[in-house]
Amino acid sequence: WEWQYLDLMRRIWESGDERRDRTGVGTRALFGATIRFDLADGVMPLLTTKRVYWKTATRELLWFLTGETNIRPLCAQGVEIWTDWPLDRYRRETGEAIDRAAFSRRIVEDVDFAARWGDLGPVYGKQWVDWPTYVPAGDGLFRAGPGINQIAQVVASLKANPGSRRHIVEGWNVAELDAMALPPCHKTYQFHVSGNRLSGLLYQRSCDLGLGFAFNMWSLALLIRMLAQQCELEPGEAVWMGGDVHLYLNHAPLVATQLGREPDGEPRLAILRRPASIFDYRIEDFEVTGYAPQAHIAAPVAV
Ligand code: THF
Repeated sequence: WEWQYLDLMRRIWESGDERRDRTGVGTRALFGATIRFDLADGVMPLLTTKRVYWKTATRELLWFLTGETNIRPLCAQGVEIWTDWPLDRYRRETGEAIDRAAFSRRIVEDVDFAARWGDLGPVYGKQWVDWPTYVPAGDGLFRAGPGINQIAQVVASLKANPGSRRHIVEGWNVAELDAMALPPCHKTYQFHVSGNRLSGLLYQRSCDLGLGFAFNMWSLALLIRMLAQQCELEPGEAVWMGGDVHLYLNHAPLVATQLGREPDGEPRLAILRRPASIFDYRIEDFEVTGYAPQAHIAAPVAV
């Protein structure tokens, strides 16, 4: 499968449309791509042509499932993949030239500081487990109703009505996009049961192929594995669909290095315990075997 990724990378780098993007870094992009992966036998879509920090990606997914949108619990675990957005806002609004490590330390140590500066707005976690609703309060006014837990609903619908075509988790809450630090990239998940196999499809509107993809593909597969375990199904396929799939121009060294490597091995994931619900997984529950990747390739993230 990893060749699908490397071929897509080569195609974009060699013939992608070069354009200025929101971040000002510049990208080469292609519109519309699909990557498929068969999850049978515990095998996972974990890139072997560079080391991918799957525990970091797993901690991020578990953080989404808590409904949290503040980076504080991530920073407390040494996960800094979301720190740059709050940091950028802090620097802009205060003019203070704080470095990332100091900012992250302050987020962890100072609750009030974290509340003021660490929140990303109503991003993934909020929409996944607490999508806001509104109920009429008379006089044409509305008040907040109970939030919708889309994840709990999908678990319930997979169990009660596996053949449904409506097993969907949606992050794109149109009314709240402006309040988000970043509108969702991995915006729509759909699940599908065929026989006793659970497949999942992710539609990602925008994909940083050099950096984010490895995380997004891992998380899609992991979510399928967790849902399958909870619903007593076997893992089926992970289908990834990208809209604007791009390589940042400052990822040239990563592209050159990675395209010079060949995939090797079939990493597997074991889930060591069956937690009581989809919301009760812990990082210790996951064990990856057969993962001997080539060296990590550092690349800057465009904010
Ligand atoms: N913005 C951009 N430009 N790229 C993205 O991949 C991205 N995301 C999330 C939101 N906006 C994005 C943030 N997720 C890394 C990984 C995932 C991220 C952001 C950054 C990253 O830097 N990964 C490094 C090392 C990570 C580490 O040190 O632990 C890597 O090499 O994988 C995509 O959803």
